[in-house]
Amino acid sequence: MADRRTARSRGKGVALEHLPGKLKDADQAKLLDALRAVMEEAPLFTPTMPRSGKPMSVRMTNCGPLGWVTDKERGYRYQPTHPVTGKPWPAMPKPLLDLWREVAGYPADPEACLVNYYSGDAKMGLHQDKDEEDFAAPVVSVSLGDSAIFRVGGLTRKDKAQSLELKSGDVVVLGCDDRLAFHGIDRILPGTSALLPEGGRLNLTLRRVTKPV
Ligand code: MD6
Ligand code: FE
Repeated sequence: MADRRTARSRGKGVALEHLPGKLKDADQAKLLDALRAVMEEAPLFTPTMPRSGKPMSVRMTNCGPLGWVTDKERGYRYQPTHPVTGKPWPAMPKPLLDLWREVAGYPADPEACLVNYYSGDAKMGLHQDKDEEDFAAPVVSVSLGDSAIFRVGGLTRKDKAQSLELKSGDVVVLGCDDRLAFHGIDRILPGTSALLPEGGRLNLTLRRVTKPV
């Protein structure tokens, strides 16, 4: 099973699934158009770390009913409005809902799509995604633009990690036993994709935040 998809399993179910080239060039271009509209309505902002107020190197925005934000005063959280404009987040583009329904294996739709933009020198420190109520839902990620070195380890920071190169159009599903695995982006590989004329990388992460009733 080394060709189209690679999965690792540490218990029951597929925990981390990498689907290389899941989105074809035309699908990537369509999705990018929809994201340009999202970023027009909900501009990228610079998030800051809880307590220290240190700026992150990525810029971010969201679409869907909820969005993930962070700042010095109030820390990591989900909220229904953009922290700068105060407006509700734009709707989640249909292709993202369709992708979730196809790959998430979860009976309810995602509520948040976090959009992270990485310029050539941005990175994302090792972290867990754990601000959601329902860890039964996976996090589904989509990469667009320049490739990135994604590192994923275990349930503690010290666990051995593996590195994966994520290319434009790749999808990663982090679920089951790996839902709370530490992961991050070590670096971007500038000039590896022509999708974004400005260069850099967009990463979308689709999340279910609340437990469905
Ligand atoms: C990124 N990804 O690819 C950062 N989180 O830029 C994530 O933080 C991530 O890829 C949860 C699940 C999948 C991911
Ligand atoms: Fe994450």
